Amino acid sequence: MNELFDLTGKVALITGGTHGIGMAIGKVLGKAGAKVCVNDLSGDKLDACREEYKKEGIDVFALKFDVTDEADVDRGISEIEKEVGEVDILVNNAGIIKRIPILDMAIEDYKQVIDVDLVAPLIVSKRVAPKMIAKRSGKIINMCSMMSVYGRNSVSAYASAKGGLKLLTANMTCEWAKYNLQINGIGPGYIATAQTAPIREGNHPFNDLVMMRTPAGRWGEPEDVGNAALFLASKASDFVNGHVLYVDGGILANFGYVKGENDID
Ligand code: NAP
Ligand code: GCO
Repeated sequence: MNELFDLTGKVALITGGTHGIGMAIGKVLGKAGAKVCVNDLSGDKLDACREEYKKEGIDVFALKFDVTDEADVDRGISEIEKEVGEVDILVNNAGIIKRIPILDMAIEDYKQVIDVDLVAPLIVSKRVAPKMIAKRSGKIINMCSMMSVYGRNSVSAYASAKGGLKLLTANMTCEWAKYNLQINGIGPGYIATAQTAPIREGNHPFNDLVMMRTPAGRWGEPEDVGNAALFLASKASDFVNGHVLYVDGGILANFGYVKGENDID
């Protein structure tokens, strides 16, 4: 059974993996034996992230490159190929969100979110897929969202990107599955990270909405998403393709919940 989830000898790149959900994914893939590579944009968390991974016995290869810049992606991936090896598992995790009502949002803001959350997964995948295809083996995991299927007030750019990423995942599958690449998405629900801190911390009213919409009755933890990524990165998912695995505590199954309704003491 362990062999199904054994990633020994595999090189995994998690974009944006220096903290948050990406780091949780990196840690679980590292514990499964993968050689873990992570990047971020600012580069200011690389030393701290190396220390964090080391606590789990993982010698992470951490570098800085901008996933929206084709030349910088090529430089970063070339460095990974030289220092660690060709990428076997790609997790397109890097992402941003801007919470701005449509009428107040500058087009530049919209384009920036689309660039990071939708175009960048294409850029990075185009850089690594040819070698996966040549080897007839590879795993690509695109980080989608509840907003791959729902809209929400003030997140139009993010939802446009994540909705598009769901269908980009499907199209990568149509073109690359025949070469034994498995390309899937993960759709996290509401997860406690820096990205959601503005709508979670300080007794924010958004917590009531998350509790009403999440049957599990809690915010998700980055580790909840990491565990799902292990499945999609391993042999266990070799016939799963073009699928978005929602890690959402039941949000997509639920219209809503009235506090105290049919609760069992
Ligand atoms: P986060 O804490 O904001 O981390 C995002 C990461 O992406 C950071 O490491 C950031 O690097 C990196 N990044 C952003 N732009 C980049 C660029 N141009 N080039 C390289 N790296 C870049 O986010 P998170 O909450 O962990 O979310 C991770 C992913 O899950 C995102 O795609 C997000 O949309 C998705 N997601 C999150 C939730 C949630 O509830 N948290 C739910 C569903 C989906 P810097 O730190 O250097 O900026
Ligand atoms: C928001 C949140 C969400 C989560 C996630 C939900 O403002 O609604 O940030 O977008 O990040 O994407 O799946």
